[in-house]
Amino acid sequence: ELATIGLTGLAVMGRNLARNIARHGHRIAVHNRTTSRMTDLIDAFGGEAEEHGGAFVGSESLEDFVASIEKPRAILVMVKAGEPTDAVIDELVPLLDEGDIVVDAGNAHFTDTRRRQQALEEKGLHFVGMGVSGGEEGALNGPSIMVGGSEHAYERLGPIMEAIAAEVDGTPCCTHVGPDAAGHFVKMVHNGIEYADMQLIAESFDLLRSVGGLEPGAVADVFREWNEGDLESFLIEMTADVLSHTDAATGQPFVDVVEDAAEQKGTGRWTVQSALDLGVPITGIAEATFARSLSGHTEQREAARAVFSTTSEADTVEIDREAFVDDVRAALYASKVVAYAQGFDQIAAGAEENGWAIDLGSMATIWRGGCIIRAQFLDRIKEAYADEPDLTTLLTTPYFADAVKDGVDAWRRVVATAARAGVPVPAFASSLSYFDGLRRERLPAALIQALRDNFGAHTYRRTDREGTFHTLWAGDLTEKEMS
Ligand code: NBP
Repeated sequence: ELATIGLTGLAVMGRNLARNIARHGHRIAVHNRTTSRMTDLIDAFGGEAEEHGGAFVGSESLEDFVASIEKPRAILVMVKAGEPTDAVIDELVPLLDEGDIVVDAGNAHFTDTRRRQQALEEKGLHFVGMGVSGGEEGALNGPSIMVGGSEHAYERLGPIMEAIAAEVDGTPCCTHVGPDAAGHFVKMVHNGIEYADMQLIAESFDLLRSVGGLEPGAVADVFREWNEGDLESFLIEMTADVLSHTDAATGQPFVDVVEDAAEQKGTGRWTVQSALDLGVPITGIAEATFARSLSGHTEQREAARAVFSTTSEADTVEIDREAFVDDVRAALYASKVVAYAQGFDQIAAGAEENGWAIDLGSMATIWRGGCIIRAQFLDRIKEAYADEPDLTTLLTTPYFADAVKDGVDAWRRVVATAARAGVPVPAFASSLSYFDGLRRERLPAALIQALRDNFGAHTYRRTDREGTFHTLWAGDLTEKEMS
């Protein structure tokens, strides 16, 4: 009996995804370069699969693996992103038949996905770039799945992926995002938003501790309380758990024994690079990415600590603790609204640039469950796009506009207090500046245009009449209309 689907690459993600698929009653063909991962999976979870009416069909060779799947074949590739993915695709392709579907479920860069899609299309194969969010736990119990590729491929693949995805209010957290690399593009921005979310949470913690004088355990209680309100989300809940954890070896708060250098695998950087190309100001994600870089520059940090005083100015800042905690909550929420508004702007710009017609409301819908950024808040984004599919910015929709208006005074107080206390809040501060930038009547961009015209004859437009102008700065200062 042939398998309905196949999966090669059985490390943490692939193994759990395979178990999830088998638990949904499918016969799934499984393969891994190092055979022991495949046999270990079957030994450990073959019984579990059978209990659910599913089964694993294991193969040592890629040939046998391919032959064990029903046509048109749908084959998930869940290996390390980059060269390993190309290596596996190159090995697979000669073994496939026209109409088969190769699915890259890893974290590929969307430009790699586009390249692979074009190459496979020329060979009569379908290629699907599929973003899977939710880490190990999500892969096993229901991830959020962002599927790119053709409609045809989605017809074959979609029902299985929708069944194994997380579900919120009866709606699966899986959708056909759009053609070619749309799924991986959206997954990339999702990860960028995750960077911003985590940075904002980290800044809140730093403020509550350094300025608010709360120990990690007490900050955990604050986060637990916040999780009851409109900030309710997976990451806020997890923050409370992490902050209340005590290190067994030292008896210290766990957060204090972890080295303060944040690493990154690259999706935040990719998001920022893409935003620069698209000309979309995603300041929240960019600051979050740079904050991780800064944390890793240990030599520079050491040099700076040696020259500048490390005594915190925080002690000199007087606050009313209860009011400050409320202010930080409001600042966190407003900054989060900005980070998401920017992320959705980037998806809209990417969709337009690539001709993808992505339904933004659906992205909020499928992020409500399974993924790392799952949050109550996404319901509001979904509703905003349902009310107005082509909206200019999330920031001005009634719900978010009210949230920002209600929080803006607190936001300013928090950023000002942080500056006085010497506590770095790059994401809070840049989000506030972004908001002020958008709402300002006149921006100093006028001066920048004037300077550009002066040194480079780059021309300018006027506020009082149509046309493009250049001033003869080195001459008699007369203005010439250029067109
Ligand atoms: P890894 O990213 O650690 O990759 C390990 C897998 O790649 C193993 O199955 C390994 O086979 C296989 N592999 C490599 Br490396 N080179 C290969 C080659 N040349 N030919 C064939 N197979 C090769 O696994 P992971 O952490 O499970 O992640 C899988 C994918 O999912 C990645 O793209 C990752 O970015 C993405 N992702 C991960 C998470 C997460 O939370 N970890 C979340 C979302 C997405 P071997 O066993 O023979 O060495």
